[in-house]
Amino acid sequence: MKKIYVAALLSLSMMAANAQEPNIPMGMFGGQNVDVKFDPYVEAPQGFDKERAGIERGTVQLIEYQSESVGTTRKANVYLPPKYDKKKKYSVLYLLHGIGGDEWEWMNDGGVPNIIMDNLYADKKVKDMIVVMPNGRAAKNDSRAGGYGSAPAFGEFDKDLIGSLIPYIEKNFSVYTDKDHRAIAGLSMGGGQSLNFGLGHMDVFAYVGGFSSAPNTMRAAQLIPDVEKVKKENKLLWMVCGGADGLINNSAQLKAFCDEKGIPCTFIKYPDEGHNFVVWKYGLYKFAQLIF
Ligand code: FER
Repeated sequence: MKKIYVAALLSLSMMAANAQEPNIPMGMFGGQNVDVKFDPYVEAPQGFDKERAGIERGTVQLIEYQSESVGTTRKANVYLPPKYDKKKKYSVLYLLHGIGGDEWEWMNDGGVPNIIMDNLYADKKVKDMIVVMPNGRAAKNDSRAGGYGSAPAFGEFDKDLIGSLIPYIEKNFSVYTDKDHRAIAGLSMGGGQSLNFGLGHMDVFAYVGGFSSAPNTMRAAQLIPDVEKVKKENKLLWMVCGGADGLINNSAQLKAFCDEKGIPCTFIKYPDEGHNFVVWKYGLYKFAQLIF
């Protein structure tokens, strides 16, 4: 299903890229090889994504918030770690879905973010954080049926995220409210959003992750107009993509730019893997340990 989507949309987004020059999407680069030095792939341990007996578990709750930019009530899932304690303060990871998904994709389509996080907590491999999984399609009809036709709504999501969702989370959960305690990461379309919004709003997010980022990813020179600023303000720029994923050059072009400019940036090629949750679960597992 996803493969058909990708093939169909690749051609669509190429047209969009031409039409919108210089307004950025990476679609044009889909077939073009970008040479980069990958960072080492280190396998995740067996069982990192399997429910483990005898450990404490977090909870996932569906919240609703009023979106000013969209003008509707919107939903997000929120993972609270084991023994979430209102007397403590938590960092926040905003974790975004792909073009065929919604606020349930990570939970219901094989991402098991709650299990990955529970295991990381049990092993004391992560800082105290909650994980917010929003609906990244900022439209009145934000159902997953929107598919590729809803691509523009993904581009508008930063207004809703920064203007409405983040304030809601900060009002209703015991979390820090500064950029050094906020991270954004996502898969595919959500990976592109994370790179675009994370680097576009460095005053809001200090940690940025793109997993198999899609052609909505802006070109590096537009993502990073100010090299010194990103060196100073971004604390982590981290990407992974499957070695057999046709979208790999969306990430490679950013990695190549960063290497050329001396900007710290990690880019891991997951060997032989395609556009799927094997890569995205690995992304969450690794990225979560590096933030905050
Ligand atoms: C495209 C190919 C794939 C594209 C988006 C995707 C906007 C996203 C895939 C996903 O989120 O799974 O050309 O253009």
